[in-house]
Parts: sequence; C-alpha cells; structure tokens
Amino acid sequence: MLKNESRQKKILFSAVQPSGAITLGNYLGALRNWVDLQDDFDCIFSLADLHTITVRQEPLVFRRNIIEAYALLLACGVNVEKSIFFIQSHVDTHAQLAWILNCYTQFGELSRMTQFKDKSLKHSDNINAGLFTYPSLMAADILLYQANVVPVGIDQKQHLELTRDIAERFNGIYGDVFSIPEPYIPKVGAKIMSLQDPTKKMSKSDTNANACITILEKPDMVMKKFKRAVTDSESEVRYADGKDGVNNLMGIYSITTGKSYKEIENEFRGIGYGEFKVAVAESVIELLKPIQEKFKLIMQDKEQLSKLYNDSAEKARYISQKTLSKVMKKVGFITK
Ligand code: ATP
Ligand code: LTN
Repeated sequence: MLKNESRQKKILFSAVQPSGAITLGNYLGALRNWVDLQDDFDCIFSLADLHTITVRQEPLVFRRNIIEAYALLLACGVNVEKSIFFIQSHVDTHAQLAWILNCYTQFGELSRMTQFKDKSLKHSDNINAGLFTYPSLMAADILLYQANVVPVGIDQKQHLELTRDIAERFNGIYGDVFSIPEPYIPKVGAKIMSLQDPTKKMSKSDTNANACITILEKPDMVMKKFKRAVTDSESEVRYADGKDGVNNLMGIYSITTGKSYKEIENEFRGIGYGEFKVAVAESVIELLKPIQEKFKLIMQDKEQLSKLYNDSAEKARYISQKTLSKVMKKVGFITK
C-alpha cells in the first residue's frame, strides 16, 4: 500500500487542530475541500491534538473539543471508508519521529517561523519549547505517511517549506527515506474574514464571540451575528476596495448560493444592507443545517465513534511505523 510507484493515487496528508469550536472559516476555507479531495487522493487526515497543547488548554474543554471536532468532521463529509482519519496523540510514531527530526532542524530555522513569533507575542506568559518546535512535529505528521501533497492555508506554507527542507536534508545524509511533499492550493479556496473586523481572518480563538460563526451555531445566533456584522457607511451591496465587510458577506453568500458577485449586486440593488445580511444569514443556516443534524446523530453513538477513530489510528500506526523503523535504522539505532 505504501509503495508510491505501484499506486494510482497520490498520498495527501492534512490536519486541523482541535483548538476550539470549528468555524465557518475553517469549513469554507479548508474542510470542505478535504471532503472533495477524497476521490482524487489517498487521504490521511488527523486531528492535531498534540499541537494544540502548545497553548494551554483546560482539560475538560480540550477533551470536548477533540471529540466534537472528530464528530463534526465526519458530519462534514470526511469518510473513513475512503480515508484515514485519526487523532494524532493516538499514534505514538508522531512524537517519536518529531524528536528525531528536532535533531535535524536548526535553531535558526525555527526562530524564523512567523507563527512562532506571532504566538509568542500573543501568549507571552507561556513561550514553551513545544511552541518553538511545533514545525518539527508537523514535519513528522507529513513525512511519516510519505505524503506527496499537503493542502494548507497560506498561514502554514512556511511550515511546509521547512518540512521539505528537513526531508531533503535527511535524504541528503541517508538516501531516499522521505517523499518530498508539495503544497496543494485547492481550486476553490476562500478566506472568510471576521464579522467584527473584516480586515482580520475569522478565527476560532477570537475573543469576540460576535466575530465568528461556528458550525454548530444555532440558527438564531447565526442570524444575530450576521445582523451585527460590521459593514460601512454606504448602503450599496457591491464588491469594491475598502468595503471589506460587504466584500466578506458577498464572498460567503456567493459560496453558499453559487451566485456570482454580479448576480448578487443585481439581486440587492437598491435594497440595502439590512435585507442582504438576513439573506446571507439564511443561506448559512441552510448550509449548516444538514451538518448539524448529522453531527447530532454521530454524537449519539459514542461507541461507534470510538470504533472509527481507533480503527483509523491502527491503520495510521501501521503505515507510519514503516517509515519510523526505516528512519531509526538509517540513523543507527538498534532495531527491536
Ligand atoms: P486558531 O484561531 O486556533 O489559530 P484557526 O481558526 O485560525 O485557529 P487553524 O486550526 O489554524 O484555524 O486552521 C485550520 C484550517 O482552516 C487551516 O487550513 C486554515 O488555513 C483554515 N482557515 C482558518 N481560518 C480560516 C478562514 N477564516 N478562512 C479560510 N480558511 C481558514
Ligand atoms: N499546523 C496546522 C495543523 C497541522 C497540519 C499538520 C496541517 C498539524 N500538522 C500537517 C498540515 C499538515 C494548523 O494549525 N492549521
């Protein structure tokens, strides 16, 4: 199964952190693409819970976030019959390879990571070593599966470039051990902005609850948040520079309805922002409804849920162990 030459499809790896409630931004920008990619690639997806503890978590909330994120991704369409979808901390090889890769990653390289610099500023009371070595764990995630492609948002591109550098460095010393992964920029991408400050992306760790819509948000809350969304002092629904709030709402409406910006401008000509916001909210409520219903059903059967993540972890363990054993042998460890 692992041999690249005999495979038809390329291997794709991606992960998301269970660092909070999954947002409309996460869904439209990343997760929706995962679902579509499952037909074109051999997909391995993970919930990167080890990465999440680089920022302090409250245990009960963290546990709930992990399980809900797993169920929610299934509800969004991640299909464990087609893909592997596991919880990172269930597969020991990740932490093991991350340690080894730490020893092939330079202090200077890690110091240049913009996410480290940003998060150090944001969490200045807890600049822990894990935050610093976060990219070596991410490299381990990817390289363990000999992934060829990795869909990532622009914020993770630097980490992927470092992954490639580490893999090339390792291969340079020991021969071809790792496949070199390519970034994958999905055909349809979308960056959803904060509803309160549309110059910033919508983010699950935003402290202003009105800024973001979560996938599990109740319809009346979705409506309320869109009605409060920041726009501008004009009243014309049109896509233009400087109209970040309206542009964002148009972007969301365009994705949820399939309408072009021109069509949206025609639909709301002379109507004003109030009705437009209601229409956007209604389209998002419609989009989320089937996902929320499916999520409820999945969460009712915890036993089945644990069977799914355990089965996937076992498959992930099997594949990743092959790479880890090869790495350990190459480095000179005595194999068990
Ligand atoms: P955090 O607030 O903890 O940094 P986040 O909401 O920014 O979290 P991540 O876990 O960093 O989300 O990202 C998960 C995936 O969702 C990534 O592929 C990222 O590019 C994508 N993503 C996150 N926010 C948005 C957004 N507003 N629009 C589009 N894509 C997004
Ligand atoms: N750092 C990523 C999540 C992540 C990831 C990965 C993405 C962890 N390991 C491997 C792609 C490949 C994030 O915070 N979005």
